[in-house]
Amino acid sequence: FVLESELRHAIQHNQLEVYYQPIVEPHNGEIVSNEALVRWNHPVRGWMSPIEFLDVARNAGLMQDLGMSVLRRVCKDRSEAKRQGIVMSTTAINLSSEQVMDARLPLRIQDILDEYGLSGDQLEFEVTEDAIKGDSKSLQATLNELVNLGSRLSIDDFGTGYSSLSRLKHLPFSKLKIDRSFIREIPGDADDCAITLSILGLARGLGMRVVAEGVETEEQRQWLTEQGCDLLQGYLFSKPVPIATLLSYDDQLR
Ligand code: G
Ligand code: G
Ligand code: MN
Ligand code: NA
Repeated sequence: FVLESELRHAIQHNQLEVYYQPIVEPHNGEIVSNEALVRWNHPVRGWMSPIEFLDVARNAGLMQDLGMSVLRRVCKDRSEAKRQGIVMSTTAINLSSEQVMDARLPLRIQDILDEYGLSGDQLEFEVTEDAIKGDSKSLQATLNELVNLGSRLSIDDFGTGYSSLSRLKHLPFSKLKIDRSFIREIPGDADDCAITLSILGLARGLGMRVVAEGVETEEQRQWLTEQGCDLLQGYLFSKPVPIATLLSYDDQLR
């Protein structure tokens, strides 16, 4: 209960921070985008991982407020980078199922973008496979409105959930992110290689790009590159880093 009220306070006072993890081009390691990952520097407990506080937020009905707070932080970071003349790569923000179930989400996002003078094409949104399960016209409309803001959408943790493939083709996703559990044992595990190849084939058939998550070794990078995986993310390239570090990476690209 104490943690819950502290979290509510942190959200209200914009004390949640965001780390950014680069997403790179397989052939040359160039950064093409980054993923925003929320962090909480708790006054007593120190840096907390989302695994430790997303459940608290969920049980307290705080997921929407937390999501908006992350979006604000990302917009603030981007507008400061812009002021410094740094072109920041596109940022992918994770949306919770609570957020995508809210039909007002696109309007809320538009309001915050307007407030910071940013456009939707500077952002992407990641939605987990589980958040889009079940059939809902309203979910489809919400996702379409996000695309109309100019933002691309990715399916996160793909392969771990239960989204029906027939539904996938009706939803406006442009990327699939292969869950890192399938990447971990590549290229040694024949089953994981087969699963990854079938996801690559599926995505190609649907005209979607594929991101492999959790790439930690040169062997994984090489195999995924040879199989035509479009983008890579993982500790091999960089762990999630504070904004200043990300900007120093991005600045080198100019
Ligand atoms: O580094 P990592 O510990 O950041 O993230 C752990 C989990 O928390 C991941 O599943 C990630 O998708 C999720 N997560 C991180 N940041 C956010 C966020 O801003 N919103 C939501 N809904 N989930 C997030
Ligand atoms: O569920 P989502 O894909 O949004 O989660 C991102 C999570 O994956 C974050 O907790 C991030 O810190 C973690 N992560 C990113 N790269 C790697 C990696 O190479 N190895 C492992 N084990 N975790 C990673
Ligand atoms: Mn993600
Ligand atoms: Na993921």
